[in-house]
Amino acid sequence: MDTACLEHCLTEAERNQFERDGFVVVDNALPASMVEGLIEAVDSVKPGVDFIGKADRFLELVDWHRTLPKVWGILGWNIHLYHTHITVTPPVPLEDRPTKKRLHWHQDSGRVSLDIETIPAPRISVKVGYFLTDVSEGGRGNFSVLPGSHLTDEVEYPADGVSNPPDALEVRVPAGTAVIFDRRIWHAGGWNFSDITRKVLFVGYSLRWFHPRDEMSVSHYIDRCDPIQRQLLGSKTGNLGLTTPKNEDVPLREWIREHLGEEAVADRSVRNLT
Ligand SMILES: O=C(O)CCC(=O)C(=O)O
Repeated sequence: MDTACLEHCLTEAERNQFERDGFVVVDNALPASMVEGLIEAVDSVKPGVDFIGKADRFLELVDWHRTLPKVWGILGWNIHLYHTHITVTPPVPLEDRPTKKRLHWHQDSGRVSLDIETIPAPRISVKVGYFLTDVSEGGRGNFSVLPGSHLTDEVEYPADGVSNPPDALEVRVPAGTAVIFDRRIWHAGGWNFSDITRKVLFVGYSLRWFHPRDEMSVSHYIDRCDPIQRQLLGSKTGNLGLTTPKNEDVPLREWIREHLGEEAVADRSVRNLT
């Protein structure tokens, strides 16, 4: 794996922000040339889920050096991809605009929060959203969040039945920015009232014992992947992630240990993290 990762580890400020707000913005996550290539790839496939195996250009997102270190800083080393999706949001036709009101607020893997008895339910996964088009102004279909809502597991909606919660925040960022968000944060894609089609790639990582939501159609990549990419794409020698895995199942653990030391791979209970 690219040692450039070491320059992009989660900072204390980012950790505090993520814990408090449920998301963190990563400026300049992708260089302009990569954004261009990814747009070409997006335009060559059908938008939807499980995109990672659909074009070679997508493979480098799996262990992208500007975001993966932040993901492992949040979830630890026992991770894999569980869900990817391309979202293309064309402009809403003028005549439909008056009907577009409250957004589709939701948590990811919402069943987890409904099935598990603690409040808040556990994090278990995060998603990285890569914005390929400019969403630095509002009304462009912006990814929207209710900051801090990952800690409450519920949302209070205005009584009028149509408006959004008053603390709803549109994430306004230029192309090439990424956002990393906790699956529990209430979020939604906005209405696109601009004339720019919005294009976003969402890459979801979860703990390895969480069942992937996608088919994970990536077997054609495996021979050319390095061991960490294989871990992230779900390769296993039998260990399903529920017990302490062997080194060959989690090369990411050894890589982090070698480059960042024993403390960086300590279990959450030992690190005493929230
Ligand atoms: O399209 C968006 O900005 C929202 C994405 C979303 O709802 C999701 O990833 O679950």
